[in-house]
Amino acid sequence: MKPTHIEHIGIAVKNIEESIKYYEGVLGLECYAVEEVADQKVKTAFFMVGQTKIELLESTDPEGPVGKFIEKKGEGIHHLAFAMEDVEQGLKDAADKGVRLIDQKPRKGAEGLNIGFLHPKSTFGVLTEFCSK
Ligand code: CMX
Repeated sequence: MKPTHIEHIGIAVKNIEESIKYYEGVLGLECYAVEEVADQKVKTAFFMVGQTKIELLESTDPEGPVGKFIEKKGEGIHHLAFAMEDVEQGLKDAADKGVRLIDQKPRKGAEGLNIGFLHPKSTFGVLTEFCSK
């Protein structure tokens, strides 16, 4: 299962409202959605750049994945998300090739997408997400 494009780049931030000001005020992008994903313990904000999105991630819980990431590494690029037709097949193909999965099966993420993560220890340090509509 081959990715069709980069669906989004996830960026961990401490304060989403302050970060939105930079993306809007300096880069001239428009924040078109702010959404809390309780399951992931994050608040998200989205900007469109061509066919790729920037997803800002503010943690709602210090023990959540983004809270722990910021504590350890500080703000910055958190994950890379590839769009593909079938996430379930993508996860299966990656597992068959020896990649360690975080999600064995797709689950629902922000914007109602089907998502699944590969472990950064298996992907050369880049937390990798597969997603599809
Ligand atoms: N990118 C690269 N490496 C990462 C990472 C990231 N985003 N997050 C954690 N790591 C590394 C840590 O640095 C650590 O490495 P060392 O052992 O060398 O220090 C290792 O992974 C383990 O990290 P940890 O802090 O102990 O955290 P956990 O093992 O508890 O969790 C992970 C790590 C990746 C399994 C977890 O963050 C996860 O399940 N992520 C997927 C879900 C997610 O990130 N959701 C937020 C976004 C949701 C959305 O887009 O809607």
